[in-house]
Amino acid sequence: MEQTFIMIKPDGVQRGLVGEIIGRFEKKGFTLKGLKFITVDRAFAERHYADLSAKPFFNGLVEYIISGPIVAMVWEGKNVVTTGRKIIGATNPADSAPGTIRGDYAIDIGRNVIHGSDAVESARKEIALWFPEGIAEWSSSLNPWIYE
Ligand code: 3AN
Repeated sequence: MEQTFIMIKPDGVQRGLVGEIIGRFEKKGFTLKGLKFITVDRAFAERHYADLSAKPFFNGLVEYIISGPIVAMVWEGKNVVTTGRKIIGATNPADSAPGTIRGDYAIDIGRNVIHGSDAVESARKEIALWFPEGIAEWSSSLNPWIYE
């Protein structure tokens, strides 16, 4: 079953949006497979955002991510990478539809509350980076009221 990496960024934590965000993924029907509440250091944040290292906003992005604790999660389910991105909304909250997390709770692109993997391959890499110890093995038997 497909998995994705979801991170509630420091602004989402400070603003008390953790329960709201987890609730949206749970109520959709996705399964929580990993969760930790941690603060990461600069070197780790730079690894996570390595693909963006040439961008002018890179340093500010790294400062923001290391500025406080974040919630790192693995969610599982059919098409969870693509659907997770839809639940999150467009990168720039100015373009995120109402009803999405960023559309409902964010204004600035540099404080957009949440991260979600953009492809199955990047999800695999991000889960390996953030959960090198592995994630809890628990079989959530497929709920027949969610999956046909
Ligand atoms: P997404 O998080 O939607 O996958 P990316 O990977 O393009 O978007 O960008 C990663 C993060 O970098 C965004 N979540 C946002 O916090 C930050 N970011 C992207 N573009 C900008 C920008 N123009 N100015 C400031 N921060 C940005």
